[in-house]
Amino acid sequence: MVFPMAEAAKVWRHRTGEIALDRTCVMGVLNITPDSFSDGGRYFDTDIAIRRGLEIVDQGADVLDLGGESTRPGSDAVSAEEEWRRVGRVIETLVRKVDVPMSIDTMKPEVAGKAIDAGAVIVNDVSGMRDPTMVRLVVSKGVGVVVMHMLGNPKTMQHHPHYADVVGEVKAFLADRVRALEAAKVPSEAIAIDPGFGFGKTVEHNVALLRGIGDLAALGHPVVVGVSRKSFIGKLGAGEPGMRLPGSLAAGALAVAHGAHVVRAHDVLETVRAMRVADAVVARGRRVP
Ligand code: HH2
Repeated sequence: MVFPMAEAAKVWRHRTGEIALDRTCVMGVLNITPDSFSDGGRYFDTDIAIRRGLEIVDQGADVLDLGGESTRPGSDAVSAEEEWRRVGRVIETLVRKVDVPMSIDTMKPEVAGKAIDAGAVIVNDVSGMRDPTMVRLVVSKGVGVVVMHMLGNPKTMQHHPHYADVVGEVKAFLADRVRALEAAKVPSEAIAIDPGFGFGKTVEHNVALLRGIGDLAALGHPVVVGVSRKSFIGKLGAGEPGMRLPGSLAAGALAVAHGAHVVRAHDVLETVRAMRVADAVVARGRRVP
């Protein structure tokens, strides 16, 4: 497939404003789940989750990404009611206390709709917005979106993933989803793309995608990377999720060097500091502090 070379993304639009991409945007992860792969159960209590959200913002997150369902390999789906029960009060409370944009990490239009009504301005859908109801929702609400590539579903995605050309196939998928969203009238500047590290990928696939970020950025949309604490970082030498911070920072900085704009991270303070160093090197018209 031939892709026209687009102009580099400069902003990411969402429901109430836009995020300038002249420096790396750090998306802080807040998982309100009992079973997330690296922090499951830590912020499952509503009040603890709210405190953690405030802390992440204090640490310099540019976006707060809230999720109520784990999508780790092998995970079981939860109902929309349960997912909303986990995230609802946290979003409703944080929206009154913080002034960074909030994104809702969900594959379910029901949950996304309620989260938007409560104040979320971005929908982060790891299933790549393949559900037409989700597309109609994001169009009608005028939110920003993250479309991510995943092979199959969380239950099965790590069962012998195979690609002839992982970068080419992921890029073709993302380009196709972007075209579908634009055809449905999602503004081009509202669409961020994400290759989905660890979602149906071996270590070699993840490394190839890191090297290929420039190819994805050539589509002209903000590129989001979620490398934080992922198992490929562990397999490359850093062990259990709690030991993966240095590897996560290295992968995040390299992704930025290859053209990524948004880094999704659990360890926000450390990631912000590391990205300021990456930004100073990768000036690319960016504002360097
Ligand atoms: N990774 C996870 C969840 N959401 N969203 C985007 N856009 N990109 C990612 O790489 C991504 C994501 C998985 O990480 P985490 O939320 O920490 O784990 P879990 O799914 O187990 O809650």
